[in-house]
Amino acid sequence: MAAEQAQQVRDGFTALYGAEPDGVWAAPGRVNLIGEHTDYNDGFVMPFALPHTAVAAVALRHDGVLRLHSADMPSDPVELRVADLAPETAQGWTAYPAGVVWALREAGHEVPGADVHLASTVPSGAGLSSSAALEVVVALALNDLCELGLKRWQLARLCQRAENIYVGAPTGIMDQTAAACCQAGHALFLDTRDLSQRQIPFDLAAQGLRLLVVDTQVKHAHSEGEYGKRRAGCEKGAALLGVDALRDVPYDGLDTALAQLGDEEEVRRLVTHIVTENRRVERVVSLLESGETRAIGPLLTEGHASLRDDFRISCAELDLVVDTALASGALGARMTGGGFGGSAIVLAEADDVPALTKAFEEAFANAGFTAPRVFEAVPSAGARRLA
Ligand code: GAF
Repeated sequence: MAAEQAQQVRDGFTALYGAEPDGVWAAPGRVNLIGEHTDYNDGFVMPFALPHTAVAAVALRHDGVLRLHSADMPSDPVELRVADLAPETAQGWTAYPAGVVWALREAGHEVPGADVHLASTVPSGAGLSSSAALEVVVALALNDLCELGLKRWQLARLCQRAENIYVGAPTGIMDQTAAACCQAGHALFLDTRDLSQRQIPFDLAAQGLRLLVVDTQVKHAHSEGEYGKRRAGCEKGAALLGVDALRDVPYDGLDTALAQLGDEEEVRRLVTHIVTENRRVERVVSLLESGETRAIGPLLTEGHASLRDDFRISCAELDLVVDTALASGALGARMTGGGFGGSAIVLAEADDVPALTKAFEEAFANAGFTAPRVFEAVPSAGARRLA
């Protein structure tokens, strides 16, 4: 599969630019198992990589020109000058790879120019981190070709900078780190304060379990205001509580913190989610490390309730997935990613998958919603060179 995708992208590059690429790289989309909106609060997250990837064929050029093309958006290559790249000037998908080149240059790393041809199997707007996959695949390719010697976490930071400043979306560091650092068969336990990480074995099939992704087909976009409002609300909470970030509010100090926030109802809800969510991540890690995978189900469901009721970023379609999953015997379910649409995840016994899939289809049809896309998520490899 990966070899086939690599060959297609290589052939696409050659047909487009009339020369062989210097190499082919891949970076995956991700599912976040638990730890939502905690990353810009210096908290804990736990994503794993999907088998779906963005693949890039890249060749360096030495005339300061950057040509970008995507097989998913047929049109002529977009041609830019590396020296002219400036925040919020690029259009559409090209902002992600162009932003990476800008961020590398800003950090003092010389990119002499490049031809890039991309193709991605990560569904876009589905909360599965298709944009971080685009960023990281280009960052990894240029890191190799320009012999920059940057570590994975450094590439993730540069990609986050591209997304925050060049694209203008105020996201945290989770998605880029997931794309850069995840390993097959594992979930990544990441402390977003210092980027320390632990690979947690997460082999569902061996335990007769499955994790389904249910893409509601409701598109979301982080640069639209609500994500930024939640982030600003969390920062206000930290300021009112006199801490650097909400990560610093301990779980057993939550009641005291809420009392201190008085009638700041909106902020109280945000703080409640972040503090309880960090706790849930730690509990999931400890259950997985002691082999009690089924027991994480209720924590996933609790996380959804917190995102729906306190953080208020769910939507009718996501809630319907979770309610239907639980009513049809799933072990746990929650929305994943930024929210306001996108995907939910469902932990289930392998034998229950056909009945669950049917239940989602029926529930969506009965509600008059667009049919969801359901697939199984197998924890897969992070970014890598394919050829
Ligand atoms: C999006 C953002 F890009 C991440 O940084 C993270 O905040 C996530 O939403 C919510 O957990 O994917």
